Amino acid sequence: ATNPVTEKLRGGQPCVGSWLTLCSPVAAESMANMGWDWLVVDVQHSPVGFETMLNCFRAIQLGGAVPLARVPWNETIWIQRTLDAGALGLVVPMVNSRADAEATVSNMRYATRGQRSYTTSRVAAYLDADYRTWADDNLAVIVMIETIQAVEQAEAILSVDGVVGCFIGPNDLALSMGITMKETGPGTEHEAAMLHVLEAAKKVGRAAGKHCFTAGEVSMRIGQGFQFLALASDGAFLAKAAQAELNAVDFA
Ligand code: 3PY
Ligand code: MG
Repeated sequence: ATNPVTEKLRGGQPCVGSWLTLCSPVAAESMANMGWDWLVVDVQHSPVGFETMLNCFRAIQLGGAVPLARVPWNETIWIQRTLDAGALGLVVPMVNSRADAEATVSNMRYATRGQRSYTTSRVAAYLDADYRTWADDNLAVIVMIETIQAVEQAEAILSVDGVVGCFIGPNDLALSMGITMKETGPGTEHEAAMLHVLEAAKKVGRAAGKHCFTAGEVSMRIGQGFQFLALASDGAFLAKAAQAELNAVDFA
């Protein structure tokens, strides 16, 4: 088995996914067979529980997308439990230094390359007879660059062995720069910071990515060379479609 997300990112190709924030395996199921490369179960900013997360992974896999998760923080316990539950890659928040990135990779790899602890978890049972070796080489390790400190350290962070790519969090980046989202966009320092991350990633042969909120932005970012692109979320899609449909009702 290979991991299509890791392969595409290493091969310089774009891959597009979305975010799951509704804590619903049924919503995951309805998203999973649309053609997304991957879906991220957001454990950082949704109240999803571990068992629901696991059922979302099952639904995602059944639909043919790659199940990923965003862990709440760059910490051993979150990383190990989420991987054991079956995530085939992680988006890890607030990776601000080379040491932070080294810790991420170490928690995602077994000894002697890292410090991940082994169990005969469900993922080890179904995925591959040699899950240990498979995981070390094929998990999608995506570190979040979402502070101005991390932007400045982008090359040092991204060049850590085992890091597959980075994902920019535009909101937290703006917060760390002391600006609002109204002060972001073309021609701003915020935009320059993101393009600096893209350049650093290209220089060291890693993928860069970003959370986008429109299809137009995803297309534009692919054109710029970004690869790991998130488009909105299940919750955002639901709200947008529901509001548009309600607004279209003619009550006359
Ligand atoms: C941010 O914008 O900070 C994010 O984490 C988006 O996923
Ligand atoms: Mg963030």
